[in-house]
Amino acid sequence: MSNKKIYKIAAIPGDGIGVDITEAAVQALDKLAETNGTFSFEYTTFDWSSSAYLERGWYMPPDWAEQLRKHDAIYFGAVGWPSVPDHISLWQMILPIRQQMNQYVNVRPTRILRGTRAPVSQLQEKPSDLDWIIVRENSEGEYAGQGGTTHGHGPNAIATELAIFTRVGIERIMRFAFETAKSRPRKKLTMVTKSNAQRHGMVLWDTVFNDVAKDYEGVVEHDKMLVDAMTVRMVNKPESMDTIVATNLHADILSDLAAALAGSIGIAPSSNLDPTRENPSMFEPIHGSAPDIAGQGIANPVGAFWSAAEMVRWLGKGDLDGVADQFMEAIENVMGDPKTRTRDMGGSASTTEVTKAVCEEIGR
Ligand code: GGG
Repeated sequence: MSNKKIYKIAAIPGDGIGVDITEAAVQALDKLAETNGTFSFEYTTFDWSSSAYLERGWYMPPDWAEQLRKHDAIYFGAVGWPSVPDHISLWQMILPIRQQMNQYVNVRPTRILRGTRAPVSQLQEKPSDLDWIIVRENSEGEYAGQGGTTHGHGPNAIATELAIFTRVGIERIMRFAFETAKSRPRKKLTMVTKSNAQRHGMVLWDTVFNDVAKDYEGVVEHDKMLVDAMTVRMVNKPESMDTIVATNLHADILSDLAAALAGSIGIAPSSNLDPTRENPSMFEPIHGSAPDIAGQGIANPVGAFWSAAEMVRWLGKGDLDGVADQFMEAIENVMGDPKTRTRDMGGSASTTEVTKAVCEEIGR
């Protein structure tokens, strides 16, 4: 009998290019497992997508949480399609998963992959200046889903959108961010808010940050930024930062900027983590479903591969770090060759060609 560890993965390709890049990630994961020989993946694919919603009127069935909890991890492609308003697709799928699976941390690393060229000149001279981990609060804040509309839909319409910040929610993300910063060579944490204008929740962020920082004095260098000034610093002084912690909305925006500075939104990964491990964590590239290029076979699968590598790291609990590093090495070797880059990275390769090259590199 084989002693192979089998990891059960719930695969949700979703919409648009989510389908292509999930298929690419599965191929690469299988190649990694085959090459390594000590583990394999068993996938259950869920057709929870906008096209399914248009046919049957729902994204996920009533027992969705129970179904997902039968798995060790969730691999997610992308969600969103022009014929369904985005707030419906997000609130019927990705956001309930993050919230109810207790995935209160969203880790979004960004760096310039070896051999690739950043669009900004100072980063072309010293690409290692951009090496960040953005820690996004993933369960509350501006994505709390609270608010309402009144006074009709005409000129008198009123809408409220309530952001919710709890001390418990802030403290747990701060501790995660400080621990992440502590584990990194630069040992720096930058905390982002807009507490000059938003005088309640953001001030609580400042207060909790100051409190938690006391436990890391002399261990992690730390500072605070307002989100508007942060965008400028990310472009002009990338080397001055390492780990960044911000609210659900701010970190979502900053991580798109980070990915663009690193070369393309197509390369950036994300891990939605339940640090208690009581629920499966979810791994997805940060990009969306890109309806403009869907079905053309040209989507960049690198963000999907990187997310899959982070899934392997998480599943292995320290035992598969070498395997995840091998996966990243294969991705970077392939990215180093302009012939195996997709259009967004200045090449002309298809999703399939990049995937084949990464699989060959894994098998080398
Ligand atoms: N693969 C990620 C995805 O589909 N993102 C769509 C999106 O807009 N997500 C919102 C968010 O991450 O806050």
